[in-house]
Amino acid sequence: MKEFIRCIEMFESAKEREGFVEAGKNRMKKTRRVGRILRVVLGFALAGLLLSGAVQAHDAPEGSFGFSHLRTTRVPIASVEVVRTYPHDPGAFTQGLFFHRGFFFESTGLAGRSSLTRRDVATGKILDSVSLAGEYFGEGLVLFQDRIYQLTWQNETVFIYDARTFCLLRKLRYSGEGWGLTTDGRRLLMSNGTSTLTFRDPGSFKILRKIHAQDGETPVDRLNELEFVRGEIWANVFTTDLIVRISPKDGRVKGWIDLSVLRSYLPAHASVDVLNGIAWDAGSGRLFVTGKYWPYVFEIRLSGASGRRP
Ligand SMILES: [Ca+2]
Repeated sequence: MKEFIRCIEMFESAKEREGFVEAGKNRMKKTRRVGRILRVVLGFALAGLLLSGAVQAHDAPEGSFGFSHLRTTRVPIASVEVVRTYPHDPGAFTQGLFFHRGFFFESTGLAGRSSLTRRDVATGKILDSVSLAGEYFGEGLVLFQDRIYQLTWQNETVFIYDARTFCLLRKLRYSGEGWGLTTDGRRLLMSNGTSTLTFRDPGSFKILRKIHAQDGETPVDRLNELEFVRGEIWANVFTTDLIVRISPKDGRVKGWIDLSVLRSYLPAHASVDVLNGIAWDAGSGRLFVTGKYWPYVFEIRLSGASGRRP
């Protein structure tokens, strides 16, 4: 489904480009007919159009890929600064990340390549790992009371491991897709690619309640990897360089974080994929982010959060 969504976006983007080219051709024909005076008029009009576009491009953060929420939101939009970079496996199709006692725990996806790993923060070296059976596509993960829960995308199965030994303890079933997973300390919180987040019982994985992420009157869908940070649910918004901050009480959006500046740290080649991985070190207040095939985990801090509006 994720690849399908991406294909739709690429198709729509191509259509927009075609439309622009077609409009350009029509303008040329018209210009020849009406002569030099009209060309001057059209020139002014085009300049105005380009200027308008430039202003919009400046207002809408890079990497938002046409994501319209930032143009209408009334909640703060933070930028980020890089504190430090750490190595990250550029072959890791990252689907979930958390920090615990000096280590990164990471879930990777893709059928036949999915894994759970414990990694050294400074070197990125794998210290423990479990490979999922070939039919499973790994997704979000979370630590809850010395157990690691790892979602699968469309296998409707959550794996539960002993966090110390990585031994598989249980498998539980759920209905629908699994994307991101975190915890508020009492319940597990899960995303499924829509605007809906489910609170689940850690023992049975049954749904206890649901909330729907909403910025003003607008639902915020494509919620992906999750992290619980200072009483808020933070979620990567799939295919964007944005994290949305959500109230666990009612799903209300409390703020946005624009991480597009991180792209300037990343290699330009096409294999670097989407932002997807948030880890919070509550003990020292450190925030880490990474992405699929990203060569770095970034330790970041928020900046410019005081009331900036689009
Ligand atoms: Ca996380």
